[in-house]
Amino acid sequence: MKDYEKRYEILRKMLEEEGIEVDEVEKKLKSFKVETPSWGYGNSGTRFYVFKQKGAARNVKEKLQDAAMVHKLTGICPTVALHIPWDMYDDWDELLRYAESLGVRPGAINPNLFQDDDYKFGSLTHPDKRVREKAIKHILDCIEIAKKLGSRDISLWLADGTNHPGQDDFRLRKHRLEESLKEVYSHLEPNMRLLIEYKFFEPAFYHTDISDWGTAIILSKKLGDKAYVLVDLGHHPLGTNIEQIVAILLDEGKLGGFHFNNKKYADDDLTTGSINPYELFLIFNELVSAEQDGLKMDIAYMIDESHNLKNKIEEMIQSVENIFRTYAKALIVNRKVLRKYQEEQDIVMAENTLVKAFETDVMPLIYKVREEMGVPLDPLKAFRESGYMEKVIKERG
Ligand code: AOS
Ligand code: ZN
Ligand code: ZN
Repeated sequence: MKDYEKRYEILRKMLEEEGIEVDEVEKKLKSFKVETPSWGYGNSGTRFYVFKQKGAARNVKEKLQDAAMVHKLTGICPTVALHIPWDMYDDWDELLRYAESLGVRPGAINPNLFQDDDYKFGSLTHPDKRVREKAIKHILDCIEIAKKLGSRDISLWLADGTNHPGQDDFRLRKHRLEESLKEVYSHLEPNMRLLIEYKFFEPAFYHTDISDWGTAIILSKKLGDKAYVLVDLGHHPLGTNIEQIVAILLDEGKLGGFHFNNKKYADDDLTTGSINPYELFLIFNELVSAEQDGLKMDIAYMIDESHNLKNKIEEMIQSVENIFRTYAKALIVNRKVLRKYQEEQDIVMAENTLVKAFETDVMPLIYKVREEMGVPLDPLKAFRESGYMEKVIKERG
């Protein structure tokens, strides 16, 4: 790594010969940001057991500390998604100042519409108007919190669904959902956005009310231009072509954000890029392609993972690294050449153009960018050498 300069010069020359503007690529890398989730820093588990970790953050302030450490080491994670009520706090002004003193800011606000007996049969779709009103009220409270914290996005994920055929009426639930969301939407500030997350199953096992991107885009189109779709990579049936969904949402101007993670089976929330790195590359390829074609886009990149086996901070750094590296690979796709091959129907060479970028070792570019950003070349190593974990284990027990 120390003598990466030589490797950098070789890579730079190679890319320039291909007509890639390396300065432009580096500029893009420097402005890339990905949000980390507060819930990734605290103890969590599966429905089977929670394996507690020494030193795991116990409250919102400690979660912000850990997120700030990730940002300090990577330079690209300045915001932290908060979850209400898990991150409830009695003085938001104070919390905002605290976050800023650590060098981070609150990001998307995530309402919780699932951990309450009232939501057994749904929240925004519940047959009982009283429950729907309670759910709406909770989101409105979240909007107020977002205003106080200067957060722009409300990330909405619903656990609503049914477990049994006949349990409720699909269309009635759809109507209730639309009515509830309209009410929520009318309370958004002009600069705010509602990000609608879909998921095809779980915790409901027969049907989910916002099961796919089709449902999410219909809702967001009906609501208006402050509503967008949020794509969580773990929320699709196996084999789904996620990059195509991304392309269509981009083309419709309705892609609002991502929840990055990776899956082997279902919503596993595994380390981003750990199971299917090529899929992640193809997703970034669509994003970069749309941007280079001048599409209007404003996308909140967020990680949605909480790990029980790996050290939480290390795993977050690992995910951030995988995302950043994959983005860099998508930035060096030779798009002129790709377009030419597409026009000539030269399928083999078109595909190889993507594979070539995917297989390029872009680390020298990343080292260069990190050096210029003043962050460690190897954030994970820097974390292990920092003594941070030892310190927080002492403090937090
Ligand atoms: C649930 O499966 C969704 O991915 C949510 O986005 C997320 O995990 C949750 O909001 C965090 O509590
Ligand atoms: Zn998610
Ligand atoms: Zn999920």
